Amino acid sequence: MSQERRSSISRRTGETDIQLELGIEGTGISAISTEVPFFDHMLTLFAKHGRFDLQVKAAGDIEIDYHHTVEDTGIVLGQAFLEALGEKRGIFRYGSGHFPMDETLVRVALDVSGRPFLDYRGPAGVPHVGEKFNFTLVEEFLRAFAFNSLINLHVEIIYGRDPHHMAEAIFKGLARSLDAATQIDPRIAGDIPSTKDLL
Ligand SMILES: [Mn+2]
Repeated sequence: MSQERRSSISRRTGETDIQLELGIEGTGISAISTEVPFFDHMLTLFAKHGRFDLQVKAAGDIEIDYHHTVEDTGIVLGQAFLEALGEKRGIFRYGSGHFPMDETLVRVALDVSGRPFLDYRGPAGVPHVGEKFNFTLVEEFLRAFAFNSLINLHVEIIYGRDPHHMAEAIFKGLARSLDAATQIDPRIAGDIPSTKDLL
């Protein structure tokens, strides 16, 4: 298990063109450029708090809105985790926690199970972040990520008021939970942590 778990994915459609490089054995170094400043902020802090090394270059049809760029980046980030984790030998598999940011409290729980699922709970009608980042894009990103990484992901905004804080607590919570779940447990010597011997 001494080999570093890395992946590199390119994905191009009529709507977006994305290149992404991920290192799970990272230190939180990132270079993020999605043309969506708030999303760059979220991915930068995702890398930092997950101790992942992450490069993302995304170009999309942001003249329409940010939907395709955010969703497709979620797809590619999910694919990158799936590829880098491989057979998932030796991983802790689960990660969870409560993540405060000022007045906001978020709960994240995930299982790197091979069975994709998203349960997202939060208040309806959360205002845009800044002028242009529709808050519903946070859930779109989470769904794309969960279904392409084959991770069972539960996210709940327990309470909060500021949409920037709510989004940030979610991305930090996802990062910390993923870091915990993808770390190697030295006690199980590269076993696959499932009674089915398959994840
Ligand atoms: Mn912030």
